[in-house]
Amino acid sequence: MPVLDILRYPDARLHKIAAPVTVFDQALKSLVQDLAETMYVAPGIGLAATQVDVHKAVIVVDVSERRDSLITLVNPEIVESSGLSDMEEGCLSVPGIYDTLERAERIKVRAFDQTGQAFTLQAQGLLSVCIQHEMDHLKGKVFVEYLSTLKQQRIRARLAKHLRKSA
Ligand code: K2U
Ligand code: ZN
Repeated sequence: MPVLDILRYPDARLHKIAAPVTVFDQALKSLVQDLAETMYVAPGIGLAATQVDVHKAVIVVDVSERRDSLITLVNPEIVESSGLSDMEEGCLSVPGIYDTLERAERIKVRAFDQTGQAFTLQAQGLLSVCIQHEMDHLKGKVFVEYLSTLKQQRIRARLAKHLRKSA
């Protein structure tokens, strides 16, 4: 179960659209294991396959305190949403950058687990935000792209400077 490399913004591969999963096989189970391992090591509370340069509609999340409640969502779709909430977000692909975004407060998600079993999930709070954040990744969207142009310019400059320093 290797820990995978996480793509760093503004890598163009983060903007690729994930394809729906059609085969629920051992390879998918291995991908889920690797995603989960990578998320726990990062550490993060969510991770999308897009972030490890695998362009399939698979995300893992675990918002539990004890880090022992993994949720795997394959081909997720939001079927209901309500309310609005503001929450500070970060992203493993944009290290060191945090900002507040407004998202739906409650969502109802329909997805499949890694065996191909369909399920629905009602989420609110941090779980709701995390799932929306990860589903954005599957659509090729990174959370900083909701911010103002000026903020995005500053973030790109800061990341580029950090990259030059570490080169
Ligand atoms: O990069 C990712 O997609 C993992 C995200 C998931 C996440 C983002 C915003 C809000 C909730 C979850 C995070 O980097 S995981 C680290 C983290 C945890 C809580 C709050 C902010 C960042
Ligand atoms: Zn992210």
